[in-house]
Amino acid sequence: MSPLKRNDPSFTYSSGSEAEGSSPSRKRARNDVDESFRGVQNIKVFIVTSKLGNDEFVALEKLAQSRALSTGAQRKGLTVLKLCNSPEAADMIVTNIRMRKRFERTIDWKLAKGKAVVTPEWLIDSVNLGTPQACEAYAAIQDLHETTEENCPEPCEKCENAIDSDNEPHDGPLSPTTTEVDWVSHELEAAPPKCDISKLSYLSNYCCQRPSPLKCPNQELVEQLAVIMRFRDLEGEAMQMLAYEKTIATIKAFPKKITEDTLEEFSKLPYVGQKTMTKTREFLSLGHILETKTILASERYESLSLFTQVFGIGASVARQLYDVHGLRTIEQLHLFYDVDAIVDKDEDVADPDEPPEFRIPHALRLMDELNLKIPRSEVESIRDLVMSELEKIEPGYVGILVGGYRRGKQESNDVDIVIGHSDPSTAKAKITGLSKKLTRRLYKKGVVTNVMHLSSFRAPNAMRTAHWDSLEKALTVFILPPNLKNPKAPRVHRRVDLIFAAPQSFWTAVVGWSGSKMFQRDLRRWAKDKKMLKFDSTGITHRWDSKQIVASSEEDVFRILGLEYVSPEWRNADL
Ligand code: 8GT
Ligand code: MN
Repeated sequence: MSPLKRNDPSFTYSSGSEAEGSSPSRKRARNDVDESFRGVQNIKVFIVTSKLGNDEFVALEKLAQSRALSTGAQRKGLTVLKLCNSPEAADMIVTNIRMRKRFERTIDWKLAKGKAVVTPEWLIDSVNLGTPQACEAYAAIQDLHETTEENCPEPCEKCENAIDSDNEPHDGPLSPTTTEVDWVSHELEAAPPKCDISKLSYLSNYCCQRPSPLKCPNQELVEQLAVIMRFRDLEGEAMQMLAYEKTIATIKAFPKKITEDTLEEFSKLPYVGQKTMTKTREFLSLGHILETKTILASERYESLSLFTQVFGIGASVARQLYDVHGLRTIEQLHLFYDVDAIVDKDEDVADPDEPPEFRIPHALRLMDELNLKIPRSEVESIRDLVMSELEKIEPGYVGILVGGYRRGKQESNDVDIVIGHSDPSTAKAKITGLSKKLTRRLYKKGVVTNVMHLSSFRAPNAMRTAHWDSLEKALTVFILPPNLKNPKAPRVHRRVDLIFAAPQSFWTAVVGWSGSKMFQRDLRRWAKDKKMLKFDSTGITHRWDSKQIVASSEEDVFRILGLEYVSPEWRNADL
């Protein structure tokens, strides 16, 4: 028995996968005591997901969460049980697996020998009985029986009834805010795991439960409907636009070609109403939708969509330029914004340390370049360059390409990279302020030419300006240095978004920024409607107390939300 536990008066639970509540450093001794709460003992528990149904897993986690942190506990001198995200950091491993072979596939055997490996009943009984139970009767794997007993937290005499009841007043958080997140480097390097699409359903009301491929069997219909959607957006009709976005998302996941034979089934899908049916019938008989044809032929649509291709010009500005100023062409916009004079003047007075703000005149001058699609190989070169500069600032930074690239697009409109740091104990400090440091550095190298400040920049799609999350970001204009192997190859300005995430936000940032937009929208909706949780790229939090639940991988984000995992190539719920 561990001598440490003898000093430990009692026992309570806290949720392990949460932002608050775990100790800052993995190096700390097992069962160590938080400085600020002498007399309170931490026991870290890792729950193995294999062989546990999702509901069982959530129930075990909930059970733990119901014993939320409480300073009532401190008064009683309780031990705090913490669910943690990695078996290495755990004192106890809870598993439903009984066979050694299967268990060894999940947890390293040597590691397991240093822990108490118990069945879920240990967790349930310990909570119900108000004290950590002796492990003897709960050893999960026969060959680990002895070591489990040796490593078991000892129940102490004084800790009877020590687990607070739910009625205990919670007068403040018990633990420090630093989070220990498991950084599994292979997760960063390897391709994301594949999902089992037979577990998803195209009938669901939520995109995040449907398998949505990059291109669907009804792609032409989707593209025709997307013209109407875009036109509604340009006219400022947000609700109508959303209605089309939802219908398009449904069609993206419908795996059958829509024909007279499948029309009946199609009509029953979510967000397919009378209007969609009329338009679909038109499409089936004519090969196009009548309204789409009319929109495409209109000068208003042509000008408004052209204007909104300029970064910084949103739909409402485009309408003003068209309606109030009578502008119709890009040449007229150049004159209106006095592009040459303004850009030249800006270049003359540019600060050598600070990348200049990217404003509409700059965007107009670079419009043709920025509208060129970016092939995957260039997306990767941009990532490599960013990572090598980060390495020079300090080793240990990690980066994942997200956005359309991660969903498998062959050509992207921009590059999105989520950046973190691999040392969980210092990552937060290393990420804070990095946006400025890195963009300045890249600017001095001539790689970043401009930045967009969220507060003042009005981007073409309203998403860029809406604050979807509170992550630190650098929205940049980027140009790769000349290619030494091919110095004559044209260099093209690209839009590159760098998103900086501390460990507790890293995987939600990856999922959020991988999109697609509608997929992410429905993750938020699902979390809110079904799980009383709030999801965004910053993290997953309880709606009732804003406590964060930290994900330790992309799959973990889905597990926490009670969803089947969907791999990125099936998250293409948008056009
Ligand atoms: P593309 O760049 O090839 O056009 O395609 P994309 O990579 O899917 O679109 P994106 O406009 O670059 O956005 C990437 C994803 O980031 C979006 O799908 C969206 O789900 C997510 N996202 C956030 N926060 C924000 C934000 O503040 N602005 C934008 N634009 N997207 C955000 O999580
Ligand atoms: Mn993108």
